[in-house]
Amino acid sequence: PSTTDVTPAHTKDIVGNCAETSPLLVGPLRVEFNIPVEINEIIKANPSLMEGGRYKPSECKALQKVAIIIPFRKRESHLNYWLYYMHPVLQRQQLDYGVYIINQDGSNTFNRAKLLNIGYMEALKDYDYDCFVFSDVDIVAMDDRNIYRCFSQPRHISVALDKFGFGLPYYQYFGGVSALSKEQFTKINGFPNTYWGWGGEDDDIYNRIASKGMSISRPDSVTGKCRMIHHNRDDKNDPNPKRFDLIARTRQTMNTDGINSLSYNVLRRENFPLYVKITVDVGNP
Ligand code: BGN
Repeated sequence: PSTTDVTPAHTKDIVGNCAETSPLLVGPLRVEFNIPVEINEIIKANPSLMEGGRYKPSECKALQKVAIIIPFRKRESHLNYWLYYMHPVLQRQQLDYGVYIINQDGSNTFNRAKLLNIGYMEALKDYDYDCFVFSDVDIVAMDDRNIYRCFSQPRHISVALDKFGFGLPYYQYFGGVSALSKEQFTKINGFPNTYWGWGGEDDDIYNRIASKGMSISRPDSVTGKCRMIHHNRDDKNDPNPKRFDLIARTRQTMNTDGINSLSYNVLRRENFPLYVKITVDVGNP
C-alpha cells in the first residue's frame, strides 16, 4: 500500500499539448497485402487502444479529435489490413481518434457519400470530434508523416496512390482519403446523398469545396504515397450513369442535398475492440 500513488487525480491530468510534429513518426513504411492478418493479432499488437477503436495519447494532449469514417460493405479482409497498418500509424501521429465503420445493410446500390454523411452524424453522438477523416477501406498510407488530421483548408490525403503511378489521376481528384474539419464540412452542407453506385461523388465534394472559395491542402507526393488493395468491382456498385449530369449541377443542388437532407435508419451499433461498426439502411435511389 505504501507504493500506492496518492497524487490527486486532477493534478495528473495536467499534461502539455502534443508537438505540432509527433516525435514518434518513422517515415516510409512497408505495406504489402500478401499474407492475411488475423484480428486477434492486431488486438494484441495495439494494447493501448480502448474499446471501439478509440485512442488518446497519454504523453500529451492531442491537438485534434479525429473521427475516422470508413464506408463499408462485405470487405472484411480489406478492413483487417486497414486496421493492421493504420492503427499503429494513427497512434504514432498522437491523435485522439476513433474508427467508425459505416456498414451499408442489404444489397441495394452502394452509396459511398451518404455513408460518409452518416458517419459524421453518428461519430458526433459519441464525442466532440472536430476533425473527420473519410477513408476508403482499401487504402493504406505508406508513410506515417502523412498525418490523418485537418488543416486550414480541406485536406486530400491519398495523393499518391500506387494504382495511379504514385500521383494524382487529375488535379481536382479528391477521392480515396480526405479530411475536413467540422467547420469545413458544415460550410459545404456535408456530402451529396444522391450518388448511387460508383463514381463522381468525390468530384461533387471537390465542387462544393471550390464553390465555397476553399482550396485543397495536400502532402507532397513522397509523403502522400498510399497503397490500394487490388480487388474486383463489387456487386451493386456499377458506374453510375447519372454522375456526369450530377457533377455538372453541384452548385445548384448542394444547398438542398447534403447533411441538411440526410435521412437513414441505424439498424445496429456494435463496439468491437478495433472499431465501432454502425449498420445502416440508406434506402434506395
Ligand atoms: C473519376 C471519377 C471519380 C473517381 C476517379 C478515380 C467520375 C465523374 C465523371 C467524370 N469521376 O473519373 O469518382 O474517384 O475517376 O477513379 O466518374
